[in-house]
Amino acid sequence: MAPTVAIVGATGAVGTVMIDIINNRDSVPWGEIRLIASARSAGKKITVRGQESTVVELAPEAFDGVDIVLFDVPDEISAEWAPIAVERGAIAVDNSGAFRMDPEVPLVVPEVNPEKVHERPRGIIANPNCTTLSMMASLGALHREFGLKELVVSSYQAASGAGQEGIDRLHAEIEALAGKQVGARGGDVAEALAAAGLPEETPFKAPLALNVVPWAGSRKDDGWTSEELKVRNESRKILGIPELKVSATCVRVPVVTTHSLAVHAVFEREVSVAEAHRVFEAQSSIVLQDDPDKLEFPTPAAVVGADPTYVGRVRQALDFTNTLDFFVCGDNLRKGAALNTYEIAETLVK
Ligand code: 2RA
Repeated sequence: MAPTVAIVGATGAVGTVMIDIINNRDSVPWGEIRLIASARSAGKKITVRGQESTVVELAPEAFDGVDIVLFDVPDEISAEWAPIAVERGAIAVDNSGAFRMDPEVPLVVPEVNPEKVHERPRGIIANPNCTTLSMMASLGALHREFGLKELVVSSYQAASGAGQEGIDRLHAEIEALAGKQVGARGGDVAEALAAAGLPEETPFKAPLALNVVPWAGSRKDDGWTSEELKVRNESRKILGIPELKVSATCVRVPVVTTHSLAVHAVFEREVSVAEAHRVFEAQSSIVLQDDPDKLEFPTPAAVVGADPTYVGRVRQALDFTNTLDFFVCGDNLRKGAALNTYEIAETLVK
């Protein structure tokens, strides 16, 4: 019998993208596709693959008869409900940060470590943070060929990484500054936003329009942010290199959706731009856009809405041996969240 899949958080930002992905697949391996959400959204009707489906309320019984449950909800909801789904007989695939670093929970990117879906003592599989995920297809492919040793990355993270609140704030700031000749004097952007009545408190800690903000996530020890530590810890776990040297600086930029990263990757073996191109071209989830003569390179505004990761600006570092510098763009709501979670479920039933 075809397996039953359920989506918890079906009416949220990532859940909505998940349903869009399911609706646009050529075929799906599922019998029933059950939609689950909070009491507030229960009863809502959503069309999934041509059939109207009614959202059911999150409750233990909602998991009965379900084989795989995809969680697109905040950490605390996943932490509470994923174990309940497992108790009811399902495998939980979780898109939150609740279980990512649990040694008994695999952290999976299907192009990189698909075999890990079968090593899940707690019955839970975790989906990585979107910042890490955006570069994993490219790094996984390069690591297989050349052996990754060290990684230095700077992120350029979109406002939607901070949820709908982040998108709304960026749009409000852009609207408040439209037509204003600001940005030539320190502090005048913040003054214009205050004069337009925008609250000083923002999800980005500083104005994002006409600006970049070197802060994403929450404060951790020694000046690091949670996003920077996730890049380090999750990269090590996914790639299976516990000693990988990683240093990350995470920056928020005035882009609505699609995270970008500038990657400086050091390998054990000799690499070249031509060989890196060959590796990227062989990976179906990567689009290589790298022609300096034609000024071809990826940008987040062009990549948003796309499933693959886009890679460009590939260079052999001038002053470092066996080292590539490159730029990646990945839609943080698709491959960075809903798509990878869904692909984990597909991997489970393959
Ligand atoms: C962000 N990576 O961009 C986070 C979202 N999970 O804020």
